[in-house]
Amino acid sequence: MAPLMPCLPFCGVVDNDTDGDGLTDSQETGLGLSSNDESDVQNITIQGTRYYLIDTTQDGIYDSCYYPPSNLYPCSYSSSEYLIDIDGDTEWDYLYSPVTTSIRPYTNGQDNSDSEGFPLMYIIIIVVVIVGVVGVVVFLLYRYGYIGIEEELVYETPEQPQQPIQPQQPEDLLGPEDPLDFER
Ligand SMILES: [Ca+2]
Ligand SMILES: [Ca+2]
Ligand SMILES: [Ca+2]
Repeated sequence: MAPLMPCLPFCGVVDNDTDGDGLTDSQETGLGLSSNDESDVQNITIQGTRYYLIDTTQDGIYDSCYYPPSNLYPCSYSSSEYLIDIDGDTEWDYLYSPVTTSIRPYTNGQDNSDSEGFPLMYIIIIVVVIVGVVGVVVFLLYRYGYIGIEEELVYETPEQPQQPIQPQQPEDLLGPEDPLDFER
């Protein structure tokens, strides 16, 4: 009789991913998926986290978003794209396109009642930033003397220099010369 081989941990319970779609056979069984059909699971990565779109009804359209081990989030197919709610708050968060396999945030107004207020908030922020920047620039220009408050120029009429008073010559005090003096 051959000796019994010691069974390693998890011996005989290896959970294979038979169809290679990213979920193990036991996971697929638990979700009502086929472990022999890779088309019923599509893995997607949102903000670095791996999620799985799953087709539990086998109709070719994913009906839920699965986040292991036990979270199932709503998923809805609309206009060739999937709307995904990854936090279960009943508001769509992302759009996934199976054609381009791209994922982008869902910002269509219908998803978040607050979204209509975002543009006005952005405008206010932009205006405040612009005003702040202009204010700082003006302050710096003023601070370093590139601009300044223009002083009122006063043009004063220069005073006319006073004519110096010429001292009177002694001859002037004698009066007109008498022409007869030469004859004397
Ligand atoms: Ca699988
Ligand atoms: Ca499968
Ligand atoms: Ca959500």
